[in-house]
Amino acid sequence: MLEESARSLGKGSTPLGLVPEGLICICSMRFCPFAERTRLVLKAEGIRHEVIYTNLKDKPEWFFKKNPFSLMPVLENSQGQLIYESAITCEYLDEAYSGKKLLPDDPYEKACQKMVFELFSKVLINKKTTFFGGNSVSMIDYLIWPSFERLEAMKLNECVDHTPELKLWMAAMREDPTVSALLTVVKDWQGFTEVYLQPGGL
Ligand SMILES: N[C@@H](CCC(=O)N[C@@H](CS)C(=O)NCC(=O)O)C(=O)O
Repeated sequence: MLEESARSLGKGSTPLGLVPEGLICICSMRFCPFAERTRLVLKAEGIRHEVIYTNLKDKPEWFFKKNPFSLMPVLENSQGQLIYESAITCEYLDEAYSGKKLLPDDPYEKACQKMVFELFSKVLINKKTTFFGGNSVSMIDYLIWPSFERLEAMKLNECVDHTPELKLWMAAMREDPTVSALLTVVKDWQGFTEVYLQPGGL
């Protein structure tokens, strides 16, 4: 279940209350690629959650207590436990909830996904399967996808012109029900970027 608050909370907003039992809360910014990783995992694993949007340029005072780096996303569960750093939030969700598992059980396979993710942050890799972790979507694909989703909005589509495998992977990702449920239309990205770059914007 996905519950989203319509407003983006900023300085002076009331601190969030306790997260009700059976719910997990994600502090996010609507267009944040890191928070999108976490939201993809929440959605793919069918975890009941609430999304709280926070203003990036005018962060609420209470947000600074949730993450010492004051970056989004931050997860908060009903025990008041806070989890930040997007890749860590994704792994936490995969381990803490008993729904569909996105990380492999086998410790070596799991280590491989983490190594590929580390590599991805630095260089593009050759893959032999439809998805990065095999022939079905897994954690590594959701961690990487938000960067690729933004290529069109940044007018950088030609980056993948000479990498047909990556193009096929992107097409396969768009077909994934979780990815397609969270897709943002290009003009919304562009609208966000325009407002964000203005002094005092968002
Ligand atoms: N390494 C962090 C990066 C998170 C991050 O940079 N989030 C941005 C929003 S997209 C943010 O909170 N920026 C606020 C700031 O820089 O003060 C992660 O993976 O969670």
